[in-house]
Amino acid sequence: MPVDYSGTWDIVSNVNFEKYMVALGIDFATRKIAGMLKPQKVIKQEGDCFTVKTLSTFRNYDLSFKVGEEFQEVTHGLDNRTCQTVVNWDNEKLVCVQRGEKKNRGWTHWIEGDELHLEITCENQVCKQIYKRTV
Ligand code: ECB
Repeated sequence: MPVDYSGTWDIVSNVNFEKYMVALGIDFATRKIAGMLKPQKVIKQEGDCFTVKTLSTFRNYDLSFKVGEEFQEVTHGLDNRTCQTVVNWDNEKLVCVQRGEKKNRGWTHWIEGDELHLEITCENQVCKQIYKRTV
């Protein structure tokens, strides 16, 4: 069975998010709010076409992409930068490269049992998040 990321996922752990936000240049006050959030991912996968909604009480962030097709991403409501972004499969992992002003920027998703894992990278900082399916 191929992997299916579709579902609604609640965050259960968030390691090094503060330093990831510093690397992105997010201001102090925004970091303090963002660091308190318990975001939810709502993912729809249809073959290689994805929508990933990151939802929170403060801001939402929506991303749609087709695996293997580069597109322009503007991180509205996050750091508001423009990136040339592409997501590819690495076996069952989803690997995103966000090429732009910030070096070494991107993210990787994978599934372990009932957990959705996410590593988000910017420059020399890696934030590691784990989500579980809503019941
Ligand atoms: C949208 C919930 C977090 C809102 C935080 C608001 C302000 C903080 C500003 C910048 C922080 C940088 C990133 C926020 C963290 C998560 C948002 C999306 C991360 C991401 O790239 O998710 C990918 C992979 O699931 C899909 O967009």
